[in-house]
Amino acid sequence: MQRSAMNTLEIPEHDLKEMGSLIQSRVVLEVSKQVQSLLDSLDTTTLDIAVTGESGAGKSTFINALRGLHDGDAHAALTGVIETTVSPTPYQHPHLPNVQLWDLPGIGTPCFQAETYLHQTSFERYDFFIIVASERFRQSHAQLARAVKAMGKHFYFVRSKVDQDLRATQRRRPSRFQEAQVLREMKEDCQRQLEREGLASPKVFLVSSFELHRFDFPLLQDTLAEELEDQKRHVLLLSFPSVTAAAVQKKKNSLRRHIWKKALMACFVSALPGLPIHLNIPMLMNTLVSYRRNFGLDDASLGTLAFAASKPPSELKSQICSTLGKDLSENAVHSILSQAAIYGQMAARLVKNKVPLLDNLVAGGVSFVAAYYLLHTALDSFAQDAQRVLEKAYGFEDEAQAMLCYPPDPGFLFD
Ligand SMILES: Nc1nc2c(ncn2[C@@H]2O[C@H](COP(=O)(O)OP(=O)(O)OP(=O)(O)O)[C@@H](O)[C@H]2O)c(=O)[nH]1
Ligand SMILES: [Mg+2]
Repeated sequence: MQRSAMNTLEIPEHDLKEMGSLIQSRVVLEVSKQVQSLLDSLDTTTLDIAVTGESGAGKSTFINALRGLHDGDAHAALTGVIETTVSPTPYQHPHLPNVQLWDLPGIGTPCFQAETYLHQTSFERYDFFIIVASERFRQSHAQLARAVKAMGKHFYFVRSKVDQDLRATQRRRPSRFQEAQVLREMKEDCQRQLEREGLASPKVFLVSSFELHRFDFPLLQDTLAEELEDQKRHVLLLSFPSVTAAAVQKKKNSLRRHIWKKALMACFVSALPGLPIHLNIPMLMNTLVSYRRNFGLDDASLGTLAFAASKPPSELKSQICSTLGKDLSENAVHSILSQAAIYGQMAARLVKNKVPLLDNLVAGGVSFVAAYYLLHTALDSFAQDAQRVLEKAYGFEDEAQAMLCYPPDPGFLFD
């Protein structure tokens, strides 16, 4: 690690401010309780997403795709061409137990009553509704959207199976086929139909559950995130699969805001004077393992992506180049921490100036700085790995996405 590299790794001002305002006591137990409760409040934030629409519209397939599962997986929602969902069924997110996707029964039977349907499916428990249609949006969709709105909830329209429609259109008019134009027409047509049913400026997203990285899924994810409050936004960003470079970046930024809390907790447990870098390694390892999973770099997630992209898992895995991505071991972690502790004195002095009480709590602040940089560096490295894996899986569709990709991993800043 170069001294100059360490100088550039300043702890952001807003983190120091947040720490300063939280650390108002010299008593470790008191401060650690407060920090832990902030972290717990993230872990206990629930997100309940209702997915509804007509029978066969692709609700269950969409839910499987959001959970990073494909139809054949043991825990996947049942899908098929015969009606399969008859009562609200919750599907837990594979890594986030408080995130549930609810597969609601099909709407649109001749005697459909939106209010009754919403009461029967316990509408209060959902944070928002996704209304899926595979062909056209009808009166029942608009009726449901109005009832959802009247009950104070948000709704979003997903026009599903877009891949299938594109293929069919291409077959119909091969010489005049232009994908962008067909997509535009499809979206405008959906919006028109909904407006005709009395819904002003409806939000329609074109999606293929078999190719989430294409069409409007990234836009849907951004829209949902923007419209949720802070904690739920964080949970949504973590729970949705990152299928573009921009989504990886957003996930990283959201996780980064909580690094200081994780680093502080790892210091508290064993902050003994004279042993400034004696950190709680298992706690840090747990955080690193969860980061790796958040970015889809664990074997199970790589397997699902490989299946979706029709590539061998080994080809995707070969894109993981960072030290921690390749070897997430205690030895690798120790080596980064020791280097950071040697060169972290200056950053520790800065932290001490801004957060004077930290000194009492974590024996000089060096251990805190080391843990902070370990997590910070790991997040950067995993995000870069994830972007390379995605690029290998899908390639980038346009220049804008390619611009968001980092240059090859320069290795740890501490090397
Ligand atoms: N090509 C394509 N087919 C899809 C897509 N989404 C779903 N399907 C297919 O559409 C059929 C119905 O999908 P499901 O997910 O079971 O539909 P559903 O809305 O859950 O149906 P019910 O539970 O019966 O109400 C299945 O054969 C799926 O494979 C998609 O994005 N693209
Ligand atoms: Mg279903």
